Amino acid sequence: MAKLINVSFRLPYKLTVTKSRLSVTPSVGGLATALRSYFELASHGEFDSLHWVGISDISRTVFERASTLHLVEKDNVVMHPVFLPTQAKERFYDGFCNSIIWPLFQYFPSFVIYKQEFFDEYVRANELLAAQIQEIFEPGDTVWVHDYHWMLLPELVRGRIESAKIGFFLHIPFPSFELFRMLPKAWGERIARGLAGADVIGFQTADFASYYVDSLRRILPGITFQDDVLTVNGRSSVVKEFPISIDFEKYHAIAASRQIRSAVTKIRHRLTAHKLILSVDRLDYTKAIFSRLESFELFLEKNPDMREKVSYLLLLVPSRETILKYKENKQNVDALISRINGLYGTIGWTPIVYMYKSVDQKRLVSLYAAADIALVVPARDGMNLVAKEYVASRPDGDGVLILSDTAGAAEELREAVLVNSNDRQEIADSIREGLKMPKAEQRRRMARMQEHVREHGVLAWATEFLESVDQMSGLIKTTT
Ligand code: GDG
Repeated sequence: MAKLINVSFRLPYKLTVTKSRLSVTPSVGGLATALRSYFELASHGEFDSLHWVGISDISRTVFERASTLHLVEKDNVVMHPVFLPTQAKERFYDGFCNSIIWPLFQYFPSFVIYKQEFFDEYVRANELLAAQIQEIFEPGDTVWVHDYHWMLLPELVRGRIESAKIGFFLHIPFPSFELFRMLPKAWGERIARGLAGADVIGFQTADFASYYVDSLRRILPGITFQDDVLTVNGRSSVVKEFPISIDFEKYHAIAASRQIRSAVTKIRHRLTAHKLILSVDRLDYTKAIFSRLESFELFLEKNPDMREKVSYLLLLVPSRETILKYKENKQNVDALISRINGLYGTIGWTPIVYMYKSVDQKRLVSLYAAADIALVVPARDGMNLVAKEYVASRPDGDGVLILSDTAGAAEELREAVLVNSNDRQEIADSIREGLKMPKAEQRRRMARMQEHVREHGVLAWATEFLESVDQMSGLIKTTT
């Protein structure tokens, strides 16, 4: 009975307790969305069951009051919540993960807060998870570790279970060595070696994979790398790109349904302006919302003929609100929206329609399907699934995607209007270009992008990754 043991910071379902009853609801986010689609489509692939290890949203005491079991099962996913005391969670998650790795790996080095206690807690949390995985692991199981929260885990699990099949996938960028070397040496070494414990180390793009190999080469002597195979101290791993994707058919079908088509008509009716620009992001400084708003302001300033003819719908999902840089970012974004609306708004027209909340998936698809332009211009992004979801949600074949060339998705969606997220003039010009783009040109570009996302969906992503782990671990066993 082989299990797939997935490991990520969050469990795929949110645990809450109300009136001593445990309730379990799907969580929003790139990874949970992608993997749930994989398991729906593949009906568990090669595995007999899917287990998931992640940090619990609620404390051990609250959980144990509501449940007599140590695990929770929902939709055939067996979840193993791991409990971290509040201070440990703050130092590990808000601290090391989101105030060191997140800003550094996405080229915001001045936002990093270097604290030894953050790293110490990161090591402890990774060790705790390694122990939890060992408890549930049985021979033949595969461990798939996700993201920057658990970069020490592959080596730690390997140390406990030599023969385990281990895959690691990094959802965010891996930076060039110039950035990576800013980490204190001992931390950088631990992370670089930690990842190398996996049979397969996957990145969103070939560049990120090469930056990792380059960093490792400069840190550890005697490594070799050829044809995607890295060898460290006689142990080999595959290092390559596995660009994550979405369930194309699902978005396409929802967007084509009668319910969504009538929702689109209503949205268009409600907006007095003729054209709709849409952005959907977690409110995160890496998504460059502030400079995007400045670009929109520049567009309004330079194009008086377009005022009252276009609305910008900005859907921002609350994120990491306890971290200072996120609070500051929100204040700045709120202030700029109100300044632009105050300056350009009229009785019948609000230039920026601002929503600070999460909406359900059907609502989200209706927004994608209604938008003339999707403005997806993060400063950095490992991939950016919103760009792919917009493409999938256009059964009519219309719509213009404006995309940063620094998002991983830009490597694949070459027919988007590609821009530099720091170039406000270029973004303002591309908004105008997008609004004026002839339908035939929109459809030509959209058809190419749809073909790509349809052929490279989330099922193919997960299948290729897991097959690669299987092959690599088989190879190691037969060569030793
Ligand atoms: C990380 C990397 C990488 C957003 N608002 C709502 C909503 N969402 C969903 C979107 C999309 C997901 O959240 C966001 O995914 P992104 O890829 O855009 O960004 P991150 O959260 O930063 O994800 C990123 C990703 O991991 C996967 O590897 O692409 O680069 O940073 O799926 O649809 N979903 C619903 N309501 C909302 O209001 N239902």
